[in-house]
Amino acid sequence: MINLIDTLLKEIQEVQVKTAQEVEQLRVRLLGKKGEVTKLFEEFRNVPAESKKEFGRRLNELKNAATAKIEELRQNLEDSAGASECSFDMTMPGDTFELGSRHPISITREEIISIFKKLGYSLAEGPEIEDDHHVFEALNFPPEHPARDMQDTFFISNGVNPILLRTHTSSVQVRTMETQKPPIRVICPGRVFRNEAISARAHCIFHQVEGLYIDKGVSFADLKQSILLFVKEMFGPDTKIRMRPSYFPFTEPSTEVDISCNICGGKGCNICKGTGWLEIMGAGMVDPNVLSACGIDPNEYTGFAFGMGVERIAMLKWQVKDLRLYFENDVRFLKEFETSI
Ligand code: 2U9
Repeated sequence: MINLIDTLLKEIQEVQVKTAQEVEQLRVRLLGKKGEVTKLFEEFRNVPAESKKEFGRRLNELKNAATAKIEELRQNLEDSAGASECSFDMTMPGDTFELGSRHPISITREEIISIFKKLGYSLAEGPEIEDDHHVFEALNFPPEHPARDMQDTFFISNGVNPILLRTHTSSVQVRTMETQKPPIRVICPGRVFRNEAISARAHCIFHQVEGLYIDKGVSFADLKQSILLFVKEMFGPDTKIRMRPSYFPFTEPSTEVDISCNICGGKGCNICKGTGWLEIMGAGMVDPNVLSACGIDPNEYTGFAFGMGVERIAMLKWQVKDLRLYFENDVRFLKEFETSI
């Protein structure tokens, strides 16, 4: 009988099945009411007393092996059924991943930067969270200037040198002047923040690109020629400029720059409100007080600076009438700029 147990054990170890039905047949053949293992248990009473212990141990071993094998075979069949069973409908159309397009503000900013890079300017960036010194003090803003008011600026903390969200990227040029010696030629793009009501023409967050050129003998003529070159590259070779006198605390003299209307060519239309001109930026010669505040000797060096709003340039370039479209990110609007990359 021990031989029979060994034979059955060997058979159990080697058995292979393909279907659940075969597993069930195996279970009935071994462990069913008239199964071979069950029969061996019935034979137990006929075993001589001195062999009962050994026989009983081997019989239990056989029963455990048979039970474990049947469970293992069942599990294997379930696993392979799960793996091959398809949980989705292969005939359904697949998800399409549409290619995005670059934002018109990014396209415009990159174009402005690349024009000035060709003129020898290098890129400078700085923090959006700034202090009063870099945004106002060093830029010759008097203590009571309205820009320093909560109505215009988002303050984060008060104190001797309040922390605030920068209202222009001029703070980057201040930091550049504090750390570098002239000649300095930098272009500073970035987000700026102003406490303004949102409308078609204004937003509390917008993008600027500012520039600064400081060296010995830099003149207003250099400023005018640099701006002319920029607008011709940006808006086309026939574009003209006109400079109107203006005032900024950080430049003297200061100017606001207009370009000839790129829609009517200067004749007058509804885009330029019949004037033939469109305002695009402010500029001027860096005020000697600003040079001194940033550690540069105004008797040795002069420089010019300019600043423009990227949204405004993008609106003029593509005749977008409502600034808010740039912030809504409606894909139908954004897709219109796909070919402009
Ligand atoms: C330093 C010295 C001078 C930067 C300048 C302007 C004129 C200007 C506006 C255009 C539209 C801001 O986005 S806007 O609202 N900017 O008119 N910005 S000159 O002058 C500087 C900058 C840094 C150290």
